[in-house]
Amino acid sequence: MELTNEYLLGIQKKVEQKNPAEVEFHQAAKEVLMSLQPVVEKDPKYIESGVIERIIEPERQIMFRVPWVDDSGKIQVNRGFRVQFNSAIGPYKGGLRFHPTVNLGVIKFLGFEQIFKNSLTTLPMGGGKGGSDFDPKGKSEGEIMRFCQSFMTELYRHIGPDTDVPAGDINVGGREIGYMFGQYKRITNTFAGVLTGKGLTFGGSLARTEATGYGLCYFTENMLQANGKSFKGQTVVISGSGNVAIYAHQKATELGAKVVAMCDSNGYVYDKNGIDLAAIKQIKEVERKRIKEYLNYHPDAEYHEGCKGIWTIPCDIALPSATQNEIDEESAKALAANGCYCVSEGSNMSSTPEAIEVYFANKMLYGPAKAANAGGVAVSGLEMSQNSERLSWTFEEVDNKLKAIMKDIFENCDEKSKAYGMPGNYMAGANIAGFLKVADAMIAQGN
Ligand code: NDP
Ligand code: 2IT
Repeated sequence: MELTNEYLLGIQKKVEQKNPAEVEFHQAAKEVLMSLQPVVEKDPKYIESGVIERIIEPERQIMFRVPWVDDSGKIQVNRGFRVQFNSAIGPYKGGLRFHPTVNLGVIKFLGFEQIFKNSLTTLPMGGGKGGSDFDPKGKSEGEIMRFCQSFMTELYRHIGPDTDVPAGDINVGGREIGYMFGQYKRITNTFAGVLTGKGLTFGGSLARTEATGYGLCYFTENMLQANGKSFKGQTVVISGSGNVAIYAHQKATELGAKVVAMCDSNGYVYDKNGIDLAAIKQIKEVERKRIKEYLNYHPDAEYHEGCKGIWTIPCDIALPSATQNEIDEESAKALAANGCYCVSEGSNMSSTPEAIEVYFANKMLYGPAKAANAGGVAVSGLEMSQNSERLSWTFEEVDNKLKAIMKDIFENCDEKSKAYGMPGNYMAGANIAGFLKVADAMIAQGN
C-alpha cells in the first residue's frame, strides 16, 4: 500500500515539517493517512471539514521537569510528558511509559494511535499518552517511589477522572500506579478514579492485569477463526516477558497453543518443550531479574543474547509484545520463510512499514496493534465505570465483557476492510473504523 492521494500527501508533508525529528510519529501518521485514502475518496466531507488536519494535531502537549533525589542524596533530573491528543469522544485516556528511549515523538505516536484504539473499544475514551525518559533499571524501591511522587507532583494539575486518566505502559505497572495514585490523593485530598490499573484494594478492576494479553489472544482467535484456523495445536513465539507477554502466553496456552520463546531487552529463551510460565512469572514479576535466569529452572532450554533472533525461531503465530518496530523487514521475511502465517501485535506499532509489506505480500494474517492490543485500555474503561458507580465486578464479568469487546473490534475491522475494498486488510479496517467515529464527533462539536 502506498500514500498517493495528493491531499493526504500534503498533510503528511506538513506533519513532517511541523514536527521535525519525530520519526515514530511520522510513521504512525503515515499509516493512518494511507488507510484513509478510500475514505476521503468516498466522502468529501472528510476533506471539506478539515477534520484530518485537526485530528493529527494534539489538543495539548505538556512537557515538564521531574527532579528526584537518588539514594546517594544527589538530585537527578528527568523529563516528563503528557500529550492530550484528542477528547472528542471522552476524557483523554492512555498509558504512561518510563523508558530511557522516551521522547516527544514516541509519546506522540503512542497518543495518536491511542485515539483510534480507544474509539474501537466502543467505550467513551479520548486519546492521550505520557511518560518519562526515566530508566527504572537498577533503581532501588525508594528511588522508584520518589520518582513517581515527583512525576505526579507536576502531572496532577493536568489530569482528573473527567479530564485525563493515565494508566500503565512499559515499566509502569501496579507498583508505579500505586505510588502515583497515593501522591495524587495527598495533593488533591480526593479519592478519585484518576488512574487505572490500580491495586484491587483501592479501586482497581479485576482482570486489568491480564487484560492486554488476554485481549490480544481473543482478538487473534477471532481473526484466526474467521480464516479457518485457531490457536489449537499451534506453535507461538511471544517477544517480551512483561505484562502483555506473560498474559498472552497464559491465554494462548489455555486456547491450546504452545509458546516456545520469549525475551527481554538482553536476549531470548527458546524452550522446545514450551516456555514454563510459572518460571517466567517468578523471574519477572517477583524477582524483577533477567530472562537468562530461566536456564536455572530449565537447563535444557537455550538462551541467546540479543532480541532480534527470536524471529528466526519457526512458529505458526507471532505475538510481538515488547516495543515499537521490533519486527523489521528482515525479521518479517524470516518469519514468513519459516511458515509463520499470523502476526498479531501486543506491542504498539510492533512492525515497521516494510515488515507489514512482507506480511501482505505473503498473505499472512496481520492483527494491527490498535485493534489487537485494545483489551488493556478497554478494561481500563471498565475500571472507570466501576469507579464511577463505586462498585466492583467479578473477574468473570470483566473477562466476559473483554471477550465481547475484542470480538466486536475484530468484526468492525473486518467489516470496514470489506466496505472500503480491502478485504482482509485489518490494518486499514482498524484505522478506518477508529477514525470515522472520532471524526464524526469532532465535526459535530466544531473543534
Ligand atoms: P513491561 O514493562 O511489562 O514489559 C516490556 C517488555 O518488553 C520487557 O520484557 C522488556 O524487556 C521488553 N522491552 C521493552 N523495551 C524494549 C526494547 N527497547 N527492546 C527490547 N525489549 C524491550 O511493558 P508492557 O508489557 O506493559 O508493554 C509491552 C508493549 O505492549 C509496549 O509496546 C506497550 O506499549 C504495549 N501495550 C501495553 C499495554 C498495557 O496494558 N500494559 C496495553 C497495550 C499495549 P526489559 O525488561 O529488558 O526492558
Ligand atoms: O497502549 C495502551 O493501550 C496502554 N498502555 C493502556 C492504556 C490504558 O489507559 O489502559
